[in-house]
Amino acid sequence: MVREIIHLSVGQCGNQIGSAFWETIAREHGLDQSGHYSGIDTNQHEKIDVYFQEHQDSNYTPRAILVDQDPDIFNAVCSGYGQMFRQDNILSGKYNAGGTWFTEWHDEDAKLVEQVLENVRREAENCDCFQGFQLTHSVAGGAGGGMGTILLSKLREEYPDRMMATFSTMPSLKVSQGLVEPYNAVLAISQLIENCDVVFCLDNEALYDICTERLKIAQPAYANLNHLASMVMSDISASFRFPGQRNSDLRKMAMNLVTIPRLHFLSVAYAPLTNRQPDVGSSHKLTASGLIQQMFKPKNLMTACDVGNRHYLACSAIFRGRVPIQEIEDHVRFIRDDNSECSMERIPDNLQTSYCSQATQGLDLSGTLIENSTAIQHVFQRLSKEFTWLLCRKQYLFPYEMRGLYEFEFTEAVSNMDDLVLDYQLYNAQSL
Ligand SMILES: Nc1nc2c(ncn2[C@@H]2O[C@H](COP(=O)(O)OP(=O)(O)OP(=O)(O)O)[C@@H](O)[C@H]2O)c(=O)[nH]1
Ligand SMILES: [Mg+2]
Repeated sequence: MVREIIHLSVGQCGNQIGSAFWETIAREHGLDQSGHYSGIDTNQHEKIDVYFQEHQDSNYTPRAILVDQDPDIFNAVCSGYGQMFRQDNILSGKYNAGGTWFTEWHDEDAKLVEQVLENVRREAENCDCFQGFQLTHSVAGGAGGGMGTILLSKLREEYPDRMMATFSTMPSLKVSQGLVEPYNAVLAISQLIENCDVVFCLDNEALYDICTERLKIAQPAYANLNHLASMVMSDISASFRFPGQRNSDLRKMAMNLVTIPRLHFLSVAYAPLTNRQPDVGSSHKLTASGLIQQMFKPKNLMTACDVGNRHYLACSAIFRGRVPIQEIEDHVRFIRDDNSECSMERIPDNLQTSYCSQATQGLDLSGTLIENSTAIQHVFQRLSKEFTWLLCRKQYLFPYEMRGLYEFEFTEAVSNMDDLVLDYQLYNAQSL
């Protein structure tokens, strides 16, 4: 039976990363820009229904709902591969709220939320047995953070037994200096703690550093950051989209990676790191050991963390392409058993490996590491500091109050997030 996934893109960042993801997976499944399948590979087609709905004559549409208050962003999102999206699943308001935290305070905003839920219900009816939701958004956006988390809590209420996963972009001053971003981020993260099963964190600070330091892009554009995000999203979902994989659905993946329910914030690393247009065959020379070394390099992590005394709660590696499985298993075992000081980055004992023969486009061999480790606390500490600096000065609270959100809710949100940091620190201390 097909276990479908319903995708939601919310806000500018959510839609831009979402569309990079859909373009990547459409190509991998042999779909063209209009959603027509003309492939011959059964592997590509067997589980295509997880993410795409079939219509007549081998035409497919993404099981995706796109929403933003700002209608303008859809011009770009709906060109090229964006033509695949169902037009009636593209929902927008009338204005650019420019960072203002989304609430259902205005009737038209409440209507927009209700419209999304109606479309979700229709998508759910079109599924055999849908397994859950994935949502892309920026926690720092008024729409991505505000509307994104309102939708999460409503969906949790309506579909309590379905999985809830998000790909959540964390803000960085290196990329954007929006004045209220720390407020939005902390308010949203507090909701993600309560209403999500698994959160894949994509930290703009780390994505920016990868672009400038590793890929030598002088001034990275969002498209560069989003390319990296779409690579890991494609790998993570490869287990669900292609036959015969371990972690073959969201629930199994979450069960393996989330051992303590509250500690469900995951970091990811990708190798080989490539620019938007990778040289075809650039990974020809990449050996299994070279790939593993890169995947475990702290600088490949897409969250800006001090990994100094990190402890792993769980860890999973996905290898794609012409994978020399035995060589990889041997190499992982060798490094794990080798306690010498000069060995490369530590590989955790509980690393789980999985293999997908369907390669990423343009690469012979690639891999994504998903780690659940205590190092993620550094992202939350960074945001907590920025948030507290603003709140101590009571800056920019007025627009929130105008929409019914008061200071005590800010204090509650930050203490929820600070408690999460303490949970990670406690785990660290217990593991010493
Ligand atoms: N990686 C990445 N980050 C983005 C992108 N677009 C915006 N951001 C980041 O997201 C945050 C702002 O969120 P947006 O998604 O623009 O906001 P929104 O959800 O549309 O909500 P509004 O604030 O109401 O416009 C900032 O930290 C930006 O740096 C993108 O395409 N990729
Ligand atoms: Mg916006």
